[in-house]
Amino acid sequence: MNYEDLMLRAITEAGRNKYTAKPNPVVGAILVKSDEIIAEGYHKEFGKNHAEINAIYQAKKLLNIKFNSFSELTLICTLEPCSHIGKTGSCAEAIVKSGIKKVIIGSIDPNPKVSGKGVDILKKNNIEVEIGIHQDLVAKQNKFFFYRHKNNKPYITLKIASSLDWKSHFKSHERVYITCEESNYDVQKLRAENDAILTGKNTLLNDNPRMNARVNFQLNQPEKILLSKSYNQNLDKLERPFFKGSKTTHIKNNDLESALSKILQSDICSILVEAGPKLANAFLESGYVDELLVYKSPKKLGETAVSWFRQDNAIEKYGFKLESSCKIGCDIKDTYLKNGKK
Ligand code: AOF
Ligand code: ZN
Repeated sequence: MNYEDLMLRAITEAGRNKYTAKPNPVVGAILVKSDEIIAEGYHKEFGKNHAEINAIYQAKKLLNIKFNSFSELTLICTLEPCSHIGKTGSCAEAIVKSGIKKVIIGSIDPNPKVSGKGVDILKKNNIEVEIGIHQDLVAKQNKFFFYRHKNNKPYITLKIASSLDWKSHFKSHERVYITCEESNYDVQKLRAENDAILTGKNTLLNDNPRMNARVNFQLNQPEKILLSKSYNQNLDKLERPFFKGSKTTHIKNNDLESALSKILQSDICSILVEAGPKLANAFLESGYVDELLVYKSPKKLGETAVSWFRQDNAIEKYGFKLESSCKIGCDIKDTYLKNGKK
């Protein structure tokens, strides 16, 4: 196996941990002696061992059995080994300590705490370093993580469920299910992929949502963010399912810019906004939305219902272009990207 094949293997295997590693990136590390794989390690769970540490740990069990010294091994890792001591130790330091002499890296870590510093530690300790094999795949596989560090903001997806006549709900707030079961499960998967779900007071009070991801696989449940200046928690909070299950943050602010800077203090790399027309339009007006998903039902709600938008072609006027469209159950799912950017 050459380094490209090994890197592909590390990337593929790392991807299996997508839902449990988030909001951390998925990372894979393989130790080889010539052409033989000696050990593999993956970052499986947020807050737990990094990939390189797991690979070194596995290899140690085979020392003097399959190899005599770590200096005989080459480490292939998808992401630059970290330099910092975070929830766990520094991977770069652990590599130096092990005696490994050659490291092949997919991509530099975009996290400013690490970026380039991990490589510096390796090089200063006379470790041969090669960078860049399949770096685009590593970045693509960790799209939200790379986006956050490149843009200093989380990737924001706004999801709306709309009737055929672009309505959101009845004025009376009588509960109405617009979209079909298939769309509803798709939204559960969307929630599972994102690091946080954000909503506002109106949705909280009118729909009383749980806002968790109800899927049939293991995952780190998304955090929940309530954005509302006027919501008064008190007793109400104890009753609401929204505040149960995973970490919940109430940002007592209606200013999106300061709310986002507060969110950036956490590890969150992606946010799914699920809100009513008022907050949804505020997000669209702010220019912070990267992706808009519209689940469109064939049903009409008619004149007594509330519109998603105040004007025709609002989505295009907000600067979005249709990227793709697919049928989902009896609905249509349209994906729009800001200015058509990928
Ligand atoms: C690595 N190997 O497997 C991963 C890395 O909070 P911590 O200590 O878990 O650190 C998280 C940061 O470490 C994360 O933001 C990213 O920069 C890097 N992830 N680095 O060497 C790994 N998952
Ligand atoms: Zn690390």
